[in-house]
Amino acid sequence: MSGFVVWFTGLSGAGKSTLAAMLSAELRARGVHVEVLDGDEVRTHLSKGLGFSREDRDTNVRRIGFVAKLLARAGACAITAAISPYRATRDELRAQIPGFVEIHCACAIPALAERDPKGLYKKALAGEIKHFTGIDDPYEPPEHPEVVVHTDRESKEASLAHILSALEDLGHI
Ligand code: GGZ
Repeated sequence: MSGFVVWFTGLSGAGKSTLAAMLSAELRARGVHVEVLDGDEVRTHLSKGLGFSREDRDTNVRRIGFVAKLLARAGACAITAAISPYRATRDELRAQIPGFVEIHCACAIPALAERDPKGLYKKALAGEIKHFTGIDDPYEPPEHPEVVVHTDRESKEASLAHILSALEDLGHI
């Protein structure tokens, strides 16, 4: 099997990291060599010091794409989980990376603001965090993702099953 990249995109709290972890566990159990590049973790290492301006977000996303591409070239499955809010930047990576599979974690803002485990939406809505994606900073959903999971209306298990079936249909697993 050749390598591929599973690129999760979506708002903060939409379930990217959770599904990335579930998918990586399932693929490992099937003998696939998997590496996860999680947004939070990347920002403490590879992208330390970057902020949330458009330029910094794009730099972050391109760095993740660069590493994911190398991993896929070496035969692994690279799973990424960053908001990656800009369509053009994601499409640029799609054009550069063979086996790029885009998964949109779609979730309505009221549901995110309701869950809000870190209290970030509350702060953003109160104006205490500026340029928060989906509140006062843009999120451009993909127009033709390989998969859309609606995390406000389906279970995590259903979303995972949907993703696995798409990867099977695409011939990646
Ligand atoms: C969006 C922010 C912001 C702003 C801090 N906007 O739920 P989290 O906390 O753990 O995930 C969010 C994370 C976003 O980092 P990414 O690297 O995924 O973003 S991007 O792809 O746009 O580069 C959130 C937290 O950082 N966070 N400030 N202003 N999310």
